[in-house]
Amino acid sequence: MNRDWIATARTLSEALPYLQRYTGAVVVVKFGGNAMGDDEAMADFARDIVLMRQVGMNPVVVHGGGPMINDLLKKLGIESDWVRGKRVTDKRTVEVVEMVLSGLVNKRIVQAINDQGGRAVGISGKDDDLMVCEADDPELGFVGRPVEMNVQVIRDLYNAGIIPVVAPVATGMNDNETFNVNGDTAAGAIAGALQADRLLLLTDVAGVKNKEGEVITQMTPDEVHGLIADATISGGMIPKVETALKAVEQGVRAVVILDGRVPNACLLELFTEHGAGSMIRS
Ligand code: X2W
Repeated sequence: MNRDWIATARTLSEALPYLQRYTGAVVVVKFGGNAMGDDEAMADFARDIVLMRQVGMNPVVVHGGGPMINDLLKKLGIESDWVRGKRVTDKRTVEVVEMVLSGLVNKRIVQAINDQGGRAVGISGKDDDLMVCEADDPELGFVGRPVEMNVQVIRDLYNAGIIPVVAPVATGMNDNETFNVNGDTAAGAIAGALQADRLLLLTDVAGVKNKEGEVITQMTPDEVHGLIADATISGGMIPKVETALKAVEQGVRAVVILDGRVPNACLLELFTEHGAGSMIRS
C-alpha cells in the first residue's frame, strides 16, 4: 500500500471531530490583498472555501485588495496617502476603489471559487444595504465606519447554498455616497452582526508575536490589551487586533489572525489539532 494514501486516509479520519464540531458553523474569512498571491494560491484558497462549504459549514468571504487599488491608482497617476493604516480617500480615489474591489478583485475570487465547483455570488456592502457607513474621520475623506448592518442578505445566500463574497465598499446615510471601508473593519462588522463562530483574518504574517518573536497561539482580550499597552503589538497589527477585540465583544466566538500564504491555511486552522496563527477569544 502506498504510504501517502494511508496518510491521506488517516488525515481525513482525524478531521472527523472537527468536521462534527463545525457543522452549520458560520465562518467569516477575511482574504487580504497581500494574502492573495498568484493564480495557483488563489485556486488553493478557493478550494479550501469550497471544501468548508461541502462539509457543512457556512463560509462567508470578505476581501481586501489594497495592493490592487495601488496598482490602478498608479496607472492613473493618482497619489495615495495613508493615515493610521487607512487610505485617505477623495472622490476620484473612491471611484477607483469601487472599480477595483467590486469589479476586478471580487470577480476574480468569485470565479476562482466557481472554478473549484462552488457557487459563489459577489456583492459589496451596497447590496441590500448590507453595510451602511458614516465618515470615519474628516481627515480620511470617504473612508467609512459601519454604523448599520443588514446581514439578512448574507444569511439568505448561505441558506441557499451560495458562498457570499463581499467587497468592502459601502453606502452612506445620504443619497449617492460611496465609502471605502478597510477590509478588516468590514469583515469584523459582518462577523459581529452574524454572531459568527469564527472570524479568520488571513494576512501575510504568521500571527501576533511576543517579544521573543514567537507566535502567540492563544490570547484573551485582556491579554491583547496588555500586549498593546507594552508595545509588543505595534504597527499594522494594531488595527487587526482591534478588529478582533471588537468582533469578540460583539459575540464572535473566536478570531484567528493567520498567514494566508501558508498552503491550506484555513483547513490547517479549522481541521487540525495544531491550528494556525493567533487565536483571540474570551
Ligand atoms: C482599503 C480597502 C482595501 C483593503 C484600501 O483602500 O486599501 C482603506 O484603507 P487589504 O488588502 O485588506 O489591505 N481601505 C480605508 O482593506 O485591502
